[in-house]
Amino acid sequence: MKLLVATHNRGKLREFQEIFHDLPFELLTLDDVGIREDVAETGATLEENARLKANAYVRASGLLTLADDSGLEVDALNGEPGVYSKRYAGEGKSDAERNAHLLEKLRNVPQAKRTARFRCVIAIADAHGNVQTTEGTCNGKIAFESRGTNGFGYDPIFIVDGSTRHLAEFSSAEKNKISHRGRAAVKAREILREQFIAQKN
Ligand code: ITT
Repeated sequence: MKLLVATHNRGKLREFQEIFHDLPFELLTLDDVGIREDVAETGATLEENARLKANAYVRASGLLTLADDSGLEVDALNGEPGVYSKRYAGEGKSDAERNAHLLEKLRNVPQAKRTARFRCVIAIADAHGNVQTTEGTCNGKIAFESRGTNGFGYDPIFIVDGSTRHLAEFSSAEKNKISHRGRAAVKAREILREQFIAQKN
């Protein structure tokens, strides 16, 4: 059985490949199936955008498709950047530029008020047009400087609750255990197992 992991983000793709490596699916990427189109993320919520992506790519591929929409919510910025996490600081900026922009915005915000969370919604769409979603959250605080080289996106400036380490200092296996995507993926794995793995006998 084939599962299309529909993301253009290499960091996410690596995490999904690791999280689902033991499922009896052949994991395919958008490159593997020759899909280059980008889906406009016009939804107002992570769930809407995850559904938009999963629906568009299942239609383009005809394959069982998993997509996620994720983002960082910072309390001192009233939940920004949220659904705009990728475009924060402007189109075409690098992760390092986005991180610098966020640190600058929070320059005068004291430690106690730097609370934040990553959220992830995963959508699984099948060829019959059914879509199911799961969610995961990872709580923490925005640091005063970048640290660590693992992961991607805002990981270098995110201090995980209950730890003094930045998320980019976690190994990928450690991150997958506690991250928003890892948590949403555990629930997605159950859906895949229960509904889409052909039963033997
Ligand atoms: P696809 O839509 O192709 O999957 P994307 O990068 O556009 O990839 P999103 O629209 O979901 O993905 O944007 C999420 C952004 O939020 C992402 O680009 C990162 O900047 C940030 N982000 C999401 N998950 C993250 C994580 O685990 N660690 C750090 N930053 C993350």
